[in-house]
Amino acid sequence: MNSKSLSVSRRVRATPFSKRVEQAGVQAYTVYNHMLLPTQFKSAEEDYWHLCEHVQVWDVAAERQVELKGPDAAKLAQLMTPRDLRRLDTLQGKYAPICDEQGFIFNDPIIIKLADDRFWLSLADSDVRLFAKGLAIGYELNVEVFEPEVYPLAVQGPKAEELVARVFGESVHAIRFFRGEILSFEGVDMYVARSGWSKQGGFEIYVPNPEIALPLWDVLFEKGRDLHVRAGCPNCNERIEAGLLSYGGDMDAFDTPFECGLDSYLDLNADIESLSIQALREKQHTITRRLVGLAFHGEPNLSDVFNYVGGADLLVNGKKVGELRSQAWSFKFNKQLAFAMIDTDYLDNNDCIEVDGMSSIFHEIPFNPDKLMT
Ligand code: THG
Repeated sequence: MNSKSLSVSRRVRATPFSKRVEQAGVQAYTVYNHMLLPTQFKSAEEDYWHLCEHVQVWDVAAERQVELKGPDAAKLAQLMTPRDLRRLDTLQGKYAPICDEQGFIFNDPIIIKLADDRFWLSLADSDVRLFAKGLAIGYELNVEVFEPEVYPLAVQGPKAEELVARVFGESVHAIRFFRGEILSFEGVDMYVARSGWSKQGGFEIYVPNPEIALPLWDVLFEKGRDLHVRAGCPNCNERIEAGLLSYGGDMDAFDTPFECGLDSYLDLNADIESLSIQALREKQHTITRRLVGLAFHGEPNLSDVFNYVGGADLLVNGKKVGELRSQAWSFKFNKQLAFAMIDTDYLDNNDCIEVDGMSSIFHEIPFNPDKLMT
C-alpha cells in the first residue's frame, strides 16, 4: 500500500459517513466519482476474513447516482445501455453496461427504476452525468439529468441480512437479489436493495439525506455488536476472487462488452432504441482479445503499481500478448490472482502466460474454485 496522504477539498468530496469512517480507523482511500472511497481498515487479510465471516458497513457514497426524471427518462436510460430495460420492474435494478455509439464501455452501473418516469444510474467511476446530459440535449428529450442527494451505504457479509432486518424490519427477508423496497428509518423513507459489490451477500441502503447518515450508521453498529459488525469497504481481494469487475481498472472506454465478458448483459436482438446497439451487433463476432483470469503460484511480486502504468506486459515466449489489469492475493487459495486482457490467439491452448517472471495458464472469469485448488 502506498502511504502518501490525500488532500481533500470540495472537489474531492468527503461523504456524510466520513466522520465515522475516520473514527473507525480507515487506513487508505481511493477517489471514485470525485469522492472518497475507503479501501482499507485493518490489514488486507483481516478485512477479507472479517467480510467472509461477519458483517461490514461500507461507505460507498462514491457510487454516485445520476437521476433521470421526466417523461423521456426511460427513453434516455435505454439510449445509454444495450441491455433491454423494458421489463425492469419498479424498485428493481439491473446491472447494465453504458456504451457509446461505437460500442465502447463508458460505465457499468446498476440501473434502478424508481417509477415509470424516474431512474437512478448507480455509477462506477466515470462522468456519466455529462454523457447523459449531452444525449438529452442532442435528442431534445424532456428529462432532467442530475446527481441527487443520495448516499449508498452497503451492509455486506453473511450476517448482513440479520443486521438489516434488525434495523428495517422483517420485510427485508423477502427482498430478492437486485430488488428493493422503500423502507423507513426514523421516519425517513429510503430505497433498500439486496445488492452489493461482494459475493458474501448483503444489502445497499440508499440514504436520501446527509442528516440521517450518522444516526443510521450508529444504529447499525449498536444493533450489530453481537454480530461483530465493523467498518469495511469494497475488498479488492474478495472481488477478484469472486470475478466482480471494476470499471477503469479491468475495463475502460477502449474496450467493448464482448472483450470484457459482459455478453450476457446485452440484448442485441431486442427491438430497442439504443445508441450502441448497431455497432455492437456488427462487432460481436470479431473480437481479438478477451479479459481472462490468471493465477500465479508463489509469493506475489506484482505490487508496485508505479511499474504498471498502462498495465504490465504479458508475454508468451517473449512476445507481448496483452496487459495486466488488476491483481490481488487470494487468501482463500493462496495464489496471486489477476485479470488481464489477452489476444484470443493465445487462449486456445495451454500457453504459459508470463509477467514479471511469474507464469499462469488462463482461467475464465469468474474463477472456478476447483481449478484454483490445484
Ligand atoms: N452497487 C451500487 N452501485 C455500484 C456498484 C454496486 N456502482 C459501481 C459498481 N458497483 C458497478 N458495477 C457492478 C458490477 C457488478 C455488480 C454490481 C455492480 C454485481 N454483479 C453480479 C455478478 O456479477 O455476479 C450480478 C449481476 C447480475 O446478475 O445482474 O453485483 O455494487 N449500488
